[in-house]
Amino acid sequence: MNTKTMKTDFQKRKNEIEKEFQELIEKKNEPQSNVGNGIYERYKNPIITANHTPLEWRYDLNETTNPYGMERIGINAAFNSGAIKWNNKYILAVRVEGVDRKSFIAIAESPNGVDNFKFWEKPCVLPQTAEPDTNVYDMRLINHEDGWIYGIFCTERKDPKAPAGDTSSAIANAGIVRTKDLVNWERLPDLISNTGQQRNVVMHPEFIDGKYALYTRPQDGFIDVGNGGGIGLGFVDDMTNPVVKDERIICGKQYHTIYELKNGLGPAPIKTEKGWLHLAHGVRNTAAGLRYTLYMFMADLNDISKVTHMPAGHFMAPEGIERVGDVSNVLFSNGWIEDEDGTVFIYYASSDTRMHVAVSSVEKLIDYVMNSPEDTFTSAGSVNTIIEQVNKNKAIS
Ligand code: M1P
Repeated sequence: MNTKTMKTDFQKRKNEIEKEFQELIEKKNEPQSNVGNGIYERYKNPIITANHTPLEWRYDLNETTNPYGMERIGINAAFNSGAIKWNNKYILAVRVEGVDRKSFIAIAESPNGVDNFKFWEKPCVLPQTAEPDTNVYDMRLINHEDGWIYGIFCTERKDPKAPAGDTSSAIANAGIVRTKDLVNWERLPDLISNTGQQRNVVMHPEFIDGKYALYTRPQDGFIDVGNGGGIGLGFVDDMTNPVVKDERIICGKQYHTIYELKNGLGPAPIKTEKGWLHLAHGVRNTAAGLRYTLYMFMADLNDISKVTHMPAGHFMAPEGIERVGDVSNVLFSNGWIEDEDGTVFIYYASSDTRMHVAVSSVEKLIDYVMNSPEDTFTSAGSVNTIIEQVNKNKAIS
């Protein structure tokens, strides 16, 4: 190939890549056309994928050093995202995973919450503690009443007690950063709790009796929660010395439910006049592997440890393309945004691969949580719940 042809090919390829990227980023999104369940509307297109990451992250755009226009740094997935409305923009703190299996956090913003998500120029630089993180992921963004935006994420490191030759055992804990501008992050010490490992740690947005309240997920092992598990609640006096006290389980695992094996809180709860709305994930085991679905519950306004309402079963489960990905049969959410008019944008990831949005409202979610029947924990109980509804419907016909 002579240099002239190479030159032409490079420019042609660059134009094609840029065109394809621009079309993807600017693609309009719209609600799915099916009737749905009346609780929320899923949107048709994933809102963020690996291909939404900036070309400048992936390509050396210099023809001399990259004459074939090859992707130099591969991105594998873009999923589990924290969310916040900030400066009138819908902001996601996206878990981006490179082909090297390392996750990092990067901010993407949209003008309307459902499409046109664009990543900021560079990924977030999270300062390290004395013990560097090997991998970081699943950041929850919390606009706390103390004036800081907190980012609580999972920090993963190799288990120092793993026997020689065990190159996969890891320890998970909650890493903590805070910021005022989503660009400059102050690293605080990692969470100090009594349990072996922590993941899915979320901060309550208000002080409780002058203390910070943290939702936790104590676990004995990295994947298996073991005797631990359940969504816990504990209190911290000072986030610069984040020692969790009085941690206790407020929403535990339970036999033959969608959260039988483990569960974990999603985003920080939304305050409503009826109570705190919570979104969480529940996990059960199946012959096809673990199945992650989303569920909701409400906690008392005056006692956040008291679950007052919890509909039976899942609120959202993987559907269609959502069921397939790097870790199939998984829905996971760590971000939602309540708009000024009560619209709620539920940001969820499917199968550890891509991000989606479903739209509901505070009013609808309250109705769903307060008026959907609770689990009776037996088949006979479920049949009874259906018969009660049939009888109610008969009475009006
Ligand atoms: O692979 C599914 C999810 O597994 C973990 O969640 P949990 O701690 O509840 O099991 C996390 O690694 C999460 O990122 C991932 O989506």
